[in-house]
Amino acid sequence: MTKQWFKDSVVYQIYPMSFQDSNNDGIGDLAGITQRLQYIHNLGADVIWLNPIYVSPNKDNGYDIADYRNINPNYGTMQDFEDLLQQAHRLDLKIMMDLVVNHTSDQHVWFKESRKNQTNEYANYYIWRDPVDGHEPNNWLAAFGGSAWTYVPERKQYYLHMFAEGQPDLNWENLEVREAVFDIERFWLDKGVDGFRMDVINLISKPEGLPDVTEPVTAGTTMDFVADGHRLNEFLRQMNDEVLSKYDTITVGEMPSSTPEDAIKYTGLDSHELNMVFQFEHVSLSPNPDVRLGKWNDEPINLVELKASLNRWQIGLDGKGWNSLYWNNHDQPRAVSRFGNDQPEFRVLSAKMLATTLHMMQGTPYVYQGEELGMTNGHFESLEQYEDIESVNFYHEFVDEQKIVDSATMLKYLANMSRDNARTPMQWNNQQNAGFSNVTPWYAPNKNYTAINAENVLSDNDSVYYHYQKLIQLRHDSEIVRYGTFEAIDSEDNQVYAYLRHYKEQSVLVLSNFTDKVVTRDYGQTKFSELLINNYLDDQGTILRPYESKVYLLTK
Ligand code: TEU
Ligand code: CA
Repeated sequence: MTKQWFKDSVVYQIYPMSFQDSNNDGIGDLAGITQRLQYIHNLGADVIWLNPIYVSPNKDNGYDIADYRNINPNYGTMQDFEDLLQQAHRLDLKIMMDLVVNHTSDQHVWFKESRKNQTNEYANYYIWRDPVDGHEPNNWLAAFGGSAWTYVPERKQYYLHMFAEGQPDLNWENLEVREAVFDIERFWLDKGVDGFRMDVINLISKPEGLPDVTEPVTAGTTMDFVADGHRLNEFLRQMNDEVLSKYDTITVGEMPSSTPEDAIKYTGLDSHELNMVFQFEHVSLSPNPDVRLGKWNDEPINLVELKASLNRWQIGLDGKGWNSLYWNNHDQPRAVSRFGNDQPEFRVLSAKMLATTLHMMQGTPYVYQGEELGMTNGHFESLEQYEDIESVNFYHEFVDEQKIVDSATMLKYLANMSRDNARTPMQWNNQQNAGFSNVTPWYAPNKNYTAINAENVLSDNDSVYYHYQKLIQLRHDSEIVRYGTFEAIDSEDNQVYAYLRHYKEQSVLVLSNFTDKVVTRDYGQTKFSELLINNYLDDQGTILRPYESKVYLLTK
């Protein structure tokens, strides 16, 4: 394999607790994933990204790690992991682990020691500060509500947590911390793991002196202010020099609020840091007009803005860095509900349209479990249906404490934007609990599992799954899809997303109608020699039917 195999790969993301329960405790597990490897291999994916599977008190569903070298018993044993890794490699599937090293759990032994006093061995592993005038050291807010600082009386200091109280930020200024993280990476890489998705990795270098954020102070603006700190390149370069460069890995850095220019600093062809980043621009469009509410909104997606964002990243990194390509993950609502149309009449068509639009771009595509089935948002109506710390915390902060929005409105925002939408169990069949578990699952399946499930989908040749399979095959077969340059067309068109890809003597034209209307667009596609893929069974040339997407190969 060349060191650039990440450019030829498609990644399938598994949220282990919601994928497949194999021992009837209602929680997805590693043995359950092993049972489903053939399904993932048949889709055509090359890599599996596992959300965190380490020992954790699960305050943030595993993003609060208490022991980096052992498997959460909820998911099984280290032997189960090694079986999964071996079976995956047998099917030529690589495994990417989720590395959460901006913070640990407050139950990690490092923090349990660090909080005791200011002189112990781990005293400087976290970010501790004295009170300022008896209060928090600055005005930073945490991503899941409240202040980013919590006071510990026994140490007489505050500690920083960009996320929940139970997720204290590690002090990356401390070389011992960096070396400890590098050892964790070596531990998994020496087991044969093929790479890492690095959680909020652009937060690890904090602004010098930890100054206040200027107005408006919301959780989002605190994260924007902290991201991409002055020592980030240095830390990532050291990680690459000391660890990653010694293995044949795939790495993706999750980087909230990064720009294409930032991404080039970390994924540039000569940057020797990361292969690619997860950026958040296209999933952060249409913010709430009331900035205090941050991401919580029920604004419609503006296609011209969406195109401008994706085009900026395609053009910005073309020949300079590498894009990850995603519509959704475990932190985002389901793609077909957010960017497409999940009404029965248009759900399959728009899910396939979204797949074509994204998979024909330059970059490494990520398919989030169930996206290949056209799984939808949960369309939750009551607070009791939410389990995610972020959803529950912000409901109470905005509705009960700050009283800046009423309950009905916040429930609409949650239904549209909550991470819970992506965390309902994988829908395997129309049997009890969608075939995910034989007992009541940790989280209720989406009510529509009787209609939307892998068994139904795999028996329908015209289904979303087989459309993804074709797109992935097309990527594997054609260099123009993998390496072609990107050319935007009609950026101001608010109904159709059209773009070209060029490579050596070939070009392809990608057309996606994002509306439920019939529209006509003539890009000369009738002179294009071959229809490579579409989501309708026939082709009406310049006519684009509701949510019609198709790809033409240009004749010379
Ligand atoms: O998410 C990073 C992050 O910025 C999240 O706060 C995300 O933007 C937000 O939840 C969108 O609603 C990573 C992980 O993907 C997420 O699951 C963790 O909760 C978070 O870091 C803390 O580890
Ligand atoms: Ca289980």
